[in-house]
Amino acid sequence: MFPRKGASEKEVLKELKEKTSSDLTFNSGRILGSMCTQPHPFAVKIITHYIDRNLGDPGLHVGSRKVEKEAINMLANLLGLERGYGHIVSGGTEANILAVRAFRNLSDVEKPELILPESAHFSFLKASEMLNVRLIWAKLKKDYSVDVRDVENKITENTIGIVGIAGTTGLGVVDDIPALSDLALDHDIPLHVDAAFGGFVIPFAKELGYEIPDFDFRLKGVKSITIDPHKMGMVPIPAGGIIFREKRYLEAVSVPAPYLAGGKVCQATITGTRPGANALAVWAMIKHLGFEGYKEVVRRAMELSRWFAGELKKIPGVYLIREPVLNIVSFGAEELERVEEELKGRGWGISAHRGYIRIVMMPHVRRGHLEEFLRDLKEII
Ligand code: 0PR
Repeated sequence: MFPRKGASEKEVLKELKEKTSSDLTFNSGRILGSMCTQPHPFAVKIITHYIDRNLGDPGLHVGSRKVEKEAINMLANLLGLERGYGHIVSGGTEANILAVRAFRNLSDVEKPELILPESAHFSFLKASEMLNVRLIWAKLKKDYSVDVRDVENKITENTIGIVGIAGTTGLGVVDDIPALSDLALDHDIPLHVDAAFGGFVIPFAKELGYEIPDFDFRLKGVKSITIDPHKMGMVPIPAGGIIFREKRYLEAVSVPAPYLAGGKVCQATITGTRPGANALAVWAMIKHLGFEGYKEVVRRAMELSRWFAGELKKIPGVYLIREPVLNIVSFGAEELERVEEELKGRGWGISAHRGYIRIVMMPHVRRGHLEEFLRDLKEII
């Protein structure tokens, strides 16, 4: 019911505290299966300070728009491009939708088809439905990366694009993007890389010496990349990222918004009014941590994953789905449903709906939490 009379802030806060008391929090260390994390305090500071900025009307917030462009260029830079075109958006879903939309709008086919790995995130189902693009699923190999030969076999004159994944949602697998890029170039089809998760991991992990395939704009077939600062970038939700190699992709999804303060403004994002503060926080976090700072975050997360995978292997009846590539470790067990329910009953934030339990070593996850989790898991098994 919409209250007729207002209550005091104190009363409202009290009620809200009670109502959210059943929420799990990141800093409790109980959330082990999420790709989100406790936002970095500096990013929170930025958001609080710039909460009123609206990038939907960049003519009003000219400075913020410039900062967003700088953030996009820094992300593009991380991904091997000197200059990129894109936006800080609401998340990986919007970023993926924008990429499919650009590919479709630039193609000239009646029945557009998109080829994507069976491991692709469900955001592509939304893109398919909204954009009327048929999804053509490519098989996975035994290592859970996409079978590039199957992708090739599925190319037709209706293909508007190919998707490769750099850090799959379930297992953190990185597809053979170099091979997909070659294929895309051979057939003159654009390749989109969904690095929503991996974008803030792979560049740093590679420098740390982990062997991970190339996945970014250094490969010429790659025309767009999704990279989400609200995952491993530690920026508060919502902060996704879409970067295009060339301006024409962004133009292909832009609509005129002529009455806005900026004059001849175009809008490419799905959202109209959208938070400027989050884009500023992306910029600020990159400036604050720098490559070296993010590398340390990734070093911890990668080391923790290798250690955790080793510990899981010692538990009889537990098996890894595959060796971890990034900072995601997924495992199966007999009676998985019972194991899941009992772990949840003990307050762990995990899920096993894919037929395995996924643990994501986000920055809020500490070795102590995992040791406690392992003790519980052993008892339950
Ligand atoms: N692409 C990939 C590879 C993803 O893993 C995800 C999200 C997306 C795109 C979509 O991103 P947005 O959710 O930002 O639109 N993957 C996470 C997942 O499904 C989303 C998530 C995050 C789910 C935190 C639960 C959670 O607690 O696991």
